[in-house]
Amino acid sequence: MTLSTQELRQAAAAKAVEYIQDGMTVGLGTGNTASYAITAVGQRVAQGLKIITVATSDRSEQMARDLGIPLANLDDIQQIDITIDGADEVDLATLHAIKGLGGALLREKLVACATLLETLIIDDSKVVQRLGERVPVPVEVIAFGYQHTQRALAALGCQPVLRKGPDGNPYLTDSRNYILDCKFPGIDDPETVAQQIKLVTGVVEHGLFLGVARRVIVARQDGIQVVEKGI
Ligand code: A5P
Repeated sequence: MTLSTQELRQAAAAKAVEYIQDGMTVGLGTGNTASYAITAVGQRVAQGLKIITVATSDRSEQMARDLGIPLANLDDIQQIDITIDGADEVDLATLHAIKGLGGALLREKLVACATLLETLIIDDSKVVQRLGERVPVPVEVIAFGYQHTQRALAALGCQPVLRKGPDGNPYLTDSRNYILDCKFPGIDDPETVAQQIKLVTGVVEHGLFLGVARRVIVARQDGIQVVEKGI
């Protein structure tokens, strides 16, 4: 029997939620895969699990609220024990990732930086040998003068495209910024590219998550693979 992509994502999420224990502070990711984890967390909370969570987007916060999951603001928390989030690409050799196709990269990175054990959950279609192979790097930018920022990013060797919403207007992040989706031909040196993007005036944050994930859970047709770094 072949599992669907949704079943694979659900399996990765279920495995990640097994690591949550009473008393933990838990970061809730954003996107389709992360939403399976939030649902599973909600089920465990309903069964008596005692945790506090921090959401990485308005969407995930609303979902947690609907499921009765206790929420706190990031600034109310010193450190998050574990965050469970999705990703768009992961290099399993380094656990470097690209995130943000779902539009929540800034809050996701802020929560990840406050997290001891950032855990990414993916189906195996998102495993790459080289970052940038499949997807663009989403870059959150200030709306003011964004075309200047776009030109500066293009000079780094990518093709930045303004993300639009379903209504055809520029997509607005939870922080009211724009996103430029920057397609690179493939990224050989992600650290340098990340530094170069960050130095462009107008850039708020980018979707290269380098050295952030400590655990990646990959759901494959033949089972779950858990890859850990520095645990
Ligand atoms: C949200 O902005 C993203 O970083 C998501 O975590 C990522 O895009 C994966 O989302 P899906 O699980 O929906 O593919």
